[in-house]
Amino acid sequence: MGSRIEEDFVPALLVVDFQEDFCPPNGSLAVQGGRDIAPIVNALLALPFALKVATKDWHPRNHVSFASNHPPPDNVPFVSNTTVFHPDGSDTGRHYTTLLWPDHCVQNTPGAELVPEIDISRIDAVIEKGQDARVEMYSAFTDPFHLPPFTPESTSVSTSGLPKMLHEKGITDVFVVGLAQDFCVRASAIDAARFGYRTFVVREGTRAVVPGTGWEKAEEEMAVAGVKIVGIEGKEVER
Ligand code: VGL
Ligand code: ZN
Repeated sequence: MGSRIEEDFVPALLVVDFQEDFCPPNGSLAVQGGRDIAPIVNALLALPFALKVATKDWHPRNHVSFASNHPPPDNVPFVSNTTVFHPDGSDTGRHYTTLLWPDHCVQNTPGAELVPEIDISRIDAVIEKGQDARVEMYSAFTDPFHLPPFTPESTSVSTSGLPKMLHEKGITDVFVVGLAQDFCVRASAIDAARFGYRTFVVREGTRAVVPGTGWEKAEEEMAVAGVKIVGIEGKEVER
């Protein structure tokens, strides 16, 4: 018998970017089958998690990840990459390349709304991320430069309020679902594990932008980071 005492298990549910633009039929960056996760998300929302947080990708129109903000020919959505340099400009050695997308989840547009299928009454907090036009922010915790220092106390626009929220609630375990498995779910789950949480991705509660190879590569990367991939029954999935 496992003798896990209650204080050792304070679970949070993180519903990542379950927004119109990531869902068929009209989303500008629709993930195949994206809307189909709704029953799983709602079943989880009905459980007694200590904290239930939804995130929203929430970009200004001039966001660096929009292909439309880059000159041709290297501005093909889903194909072209752009190099993002550290915004302080002082150390050009710090940079990363990131894929370009169709315009999506523009602040205060219908595409940025959470889908109506989600049982919003059970969500304790909504976190808006990707608001800094200069950097990509797949993770619900922090941007890729970890601006500012990667701590729960950070308050910069690029670092979300999520680390602080989890810390204050005494969360021990983070369960992640939402869209997309190979981008924001992956990055958020890996960061949750980095922050020291036992982290689980519920397989049926997510879908990938690139269903075959993207999905598998993301599972691999998450597993390496210590994230457990579980089925809705709670059993770890054989990989
Ligand atoms: C996402 C691509 C661009 C995601 C966000 O939520 O997975 N993907 N922005
Ligand atoms: Zn985005």
